[in-house]
Amino acid sequence: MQRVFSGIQPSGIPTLGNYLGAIRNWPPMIAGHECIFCVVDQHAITQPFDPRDLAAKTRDMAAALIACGVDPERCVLFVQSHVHAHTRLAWIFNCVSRIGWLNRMTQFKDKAGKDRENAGSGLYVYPNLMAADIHAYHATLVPVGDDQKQHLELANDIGQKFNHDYGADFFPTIQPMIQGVAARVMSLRDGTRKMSKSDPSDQSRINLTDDAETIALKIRRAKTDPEPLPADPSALEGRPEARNLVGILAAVTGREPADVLRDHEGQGFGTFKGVLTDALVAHLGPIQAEMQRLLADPGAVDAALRRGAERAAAIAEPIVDRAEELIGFLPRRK
Ligand code: AQP
Repeated sequence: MQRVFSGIQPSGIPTLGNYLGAIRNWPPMIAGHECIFCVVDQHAITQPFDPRDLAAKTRDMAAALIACGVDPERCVLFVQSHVHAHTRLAWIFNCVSRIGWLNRMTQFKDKAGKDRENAGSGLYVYPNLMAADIHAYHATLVPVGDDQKQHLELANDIGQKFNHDYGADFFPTIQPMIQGVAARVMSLRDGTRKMSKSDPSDQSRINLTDDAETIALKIRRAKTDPEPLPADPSALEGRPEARNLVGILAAVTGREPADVLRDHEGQGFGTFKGVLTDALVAHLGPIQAEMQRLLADPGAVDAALRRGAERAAAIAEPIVDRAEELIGFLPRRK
């Protein structure tokens, strides 16, 4: 059985982008794979954050995942900082990975912005920690959004260089699983930027916890263009905002963009936005209700995460012990 690993940062409420690009692909994998899912709080501190609410955001993210069908009894669900194997291996990877490789990472450039000299060094080596998250479990399948493809290629480069440098066929090749329509959901305010939890504008995203009224308002205000909807998806080329909204409707209704366009060909965005709002409200309503139910008992969520961390450590610790042994560290235990 192949081992799957994926993580999500508790850097805010999960967005529709996180959900369509990643989270909703996780539950269907549980049946056929050994799944390890992680709330990556150590990644979340690579960007500005508030220590007063990090713990609550971590728990909220876990509750959101469980509400989306990530059942902690059927997979390993835990918090990254609770399993020390991640940072032990990340340090080794900081030494294996090349500065030239990190310099090519577009996410660092996007997130550091213009003031690169002032960015935290954790943000720069973030992809090394991400490689460690996956390789600490010898995971081979990683369901992520399209935006993370470059980081996975780097994780493979790091694994291969480690194998080469230390003469062992130790870290397996990772395959990204980037799924279908809406693998990259774009901002509602700018169709060329990805929808992000940490975008300063709340209007740029749909949060999984947004109520019907908020969703309606955000969709009504979403940027569009004056042209009617075409019949053919290829005609959406050069119309990033239109393409994004069509992709979202297709994803939440389980159809292809071509089918969505068949229903809405020739329409302006007024009618289309009403249909999209109804589809989003119908899709997210049950998830929100389940999240509220779970968060009414925070102790139970925390206990599930602690059990998950014990199971995760039982897999990762021996793998990282062996990596340290290959490097030549004096073994910690016999
Ligand atoms: N807009 C998106 N479209 C499709 N997939 C997306 N993902 C994120 N945004 C989109 C996928 O969500 C998973 C978890 O992402 P993350 O929390 O680890 O960090 P991120 O990719 O940096 O996501 P955000 O929401 O933009 O977070 P912030 O704002 O904190 O940086 C990943 O699988 C990602 O592909």
